[in-house]
Amino acid sequence: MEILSDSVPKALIKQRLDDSENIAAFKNLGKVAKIATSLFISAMSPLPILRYPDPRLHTVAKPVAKVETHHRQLSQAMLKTMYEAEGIGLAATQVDVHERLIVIDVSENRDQPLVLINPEIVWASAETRIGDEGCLSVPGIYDGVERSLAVKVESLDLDGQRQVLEAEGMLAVCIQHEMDHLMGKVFVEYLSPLKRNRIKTKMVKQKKDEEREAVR
Ligand code: K1U
Ligand code: ZN
Repeated sequence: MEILSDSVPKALIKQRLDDSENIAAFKNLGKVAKIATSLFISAMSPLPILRYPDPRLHTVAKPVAKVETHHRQLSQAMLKTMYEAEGIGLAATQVDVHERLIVIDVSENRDQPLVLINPEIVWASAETRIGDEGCLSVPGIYDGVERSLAVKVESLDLDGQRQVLEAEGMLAVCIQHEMDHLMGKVFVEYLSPLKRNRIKTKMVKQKKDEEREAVR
């Protein structure tokens, strides 16, 4: 796996930590700055995640016309939400924001966040594999989905700079899963209608039970 970026790292520990620009170069920061940025993210509130079969999950996201401060704030809040939910990725669609922005961290130490804006798969391997997937919008459900083993993705970073990511393994799978969300597609749509309907029924019941529990 390799990440190539045209952007120059700007974030330094000296910079104001209330300035969300810092997250843009997270991957290029030194250890102290990474800790400081992590502390900043951990002070934020997580966002509510839409749950399947919420129809808003089927909204097709619009491209980001210009990367602005609110996108930097959104990506920080999404990272916080993803880390709290113990996910490895999150698409803006899942937090009811319909712009093409995803966050991912497949690292073991949860210290390598990626933010991809307007991601486009420019190459996908013909070789595929069926692997189990989960989804924060479909809690407790895991099933096999066929995905390309490797992908090359072009996107913008939080400085609005073009970046190219060559991914394989879990990162490649996660990118494809998150990009499906931006197209309004949830992984259960790859499953048979029978399985999908069972999952839908289970999710609706789960939500009702939770609502009943909440008013007790
Ligand atoms: O989009 C999402 O809801 C996040 C999703 C990403 C994903 C997981 C597995 C395969 C493809 C994409 C999750 O993170 S669900 C959480 C989860 O099941 C998981 C967490 C860590 C490793 C593997 C799965
Ligand atoms: Zn998902």
